[in-house]
Amino acid sequence: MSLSIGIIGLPNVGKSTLFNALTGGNILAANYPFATIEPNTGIVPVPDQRLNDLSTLYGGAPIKPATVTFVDIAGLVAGASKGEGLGNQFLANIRTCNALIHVVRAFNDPDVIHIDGAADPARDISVINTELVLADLQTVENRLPRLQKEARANPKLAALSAKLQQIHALLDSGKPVYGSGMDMEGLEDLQLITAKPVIYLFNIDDTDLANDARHQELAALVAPAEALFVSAKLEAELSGLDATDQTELLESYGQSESGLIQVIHAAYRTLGLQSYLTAGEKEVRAWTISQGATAPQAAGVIHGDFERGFIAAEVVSCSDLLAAGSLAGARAAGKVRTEGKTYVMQPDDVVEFRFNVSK
Ligand SMILES: Nc1nc2c(ncn2[C@@H]2O[C@H](COP(=O)(O)OP(=O)(O)OP(=O)(O)O)[C@@H](O)[C@H]2O)c(=O)[nH]1
Ligand SMILES: [Mg+2]
Repeated sequence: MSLSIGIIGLPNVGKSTLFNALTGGNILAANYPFATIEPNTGIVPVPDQRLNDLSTLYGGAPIKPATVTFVDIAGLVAGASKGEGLGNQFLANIRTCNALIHVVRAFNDPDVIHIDGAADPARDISVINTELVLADLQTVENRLPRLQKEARANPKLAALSAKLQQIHALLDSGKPVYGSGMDMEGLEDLQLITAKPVIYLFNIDDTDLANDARHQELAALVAPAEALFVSAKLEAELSGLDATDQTELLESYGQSESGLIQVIHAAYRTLGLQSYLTAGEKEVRAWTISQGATAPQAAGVIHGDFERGFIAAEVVSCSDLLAAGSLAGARAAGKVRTEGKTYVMQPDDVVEFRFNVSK
């Protein structure tokens, strides 16, 4: 399972600045609307100190971190569904993403042009959300008549057709699919944008990073969705520094985590994901699974055969393994457990699966 996140928002709000900072990339971020035309894609390792510690324990074993793919696209404007700005065709580039980061301008800088004169977070958010709903409406209106026709010939499709009609009504009333209680089962291939979970990222002045009152005021605009407060400008400065200098600079703004970590944690939370680890001399590696996944399901992320032929999982918590200094030490201390098919994976698990491929 590889996590991918699409970055959306109005033009000139800091999407590409953020993308560059997150991915360590060097694409054009410029002070004019529509600086981005072609989509930019960047793959980022998920920082995880446990992998470094395990690598040391296993004699410098190579690290294979989990990854997140970020996709930076052009800015959307009001009327994009009717061709305003660059239109909305480029939304196709985020259709396969698992989640969206909606960047909202909340910084003050008279030198940075705002497409509608001045930043107004509430209005700006609703402009984008309206365009996403309209884009989905176009997708649904393309499909609905065909599905209705097919359903008349094949009664098995009646339920699906009725469901798409309900989704159409929902979108037509201006509401996104995500959070509506509607699911997309059977209609996944439509890849509706508004069916994806959205995390709002308010691009704020660095002087507002510790301003709780400001955060609350902005978070209230999007609740119950998750809101993050990041200064893309500060993130850009951070990305050029080594780890120690990064921590110092962040601390000087009262921050304990970089924007990248905040974004990744928020995405994992929103999507209900967690990781587990495998470790040995050959490699130490993080794997991404759904929260609540059982041991065989977790094994299946490595290889389908591991799930089908699952026998047992040898599990030790990473902190116990590191404290013991070796797997043998952890075993001697009684910290290594053998778990069966119904075991629910925990986020700090280091696992070795036993399986039988001939099954
Ligand atoms: N003051 C300030 N300026 C910023 C911040 N983030 C971005 N900018 C500036 O805003 C301008 C636009 O940034 P981009 O990252 O290119 O914006 P974008 O959203 O990708 O814009 P499009 O690609 O045109 O849709 C640039 O001049 C950035 O330097 C910020 O946090 N503070
Ligand atoms: Mg851009």
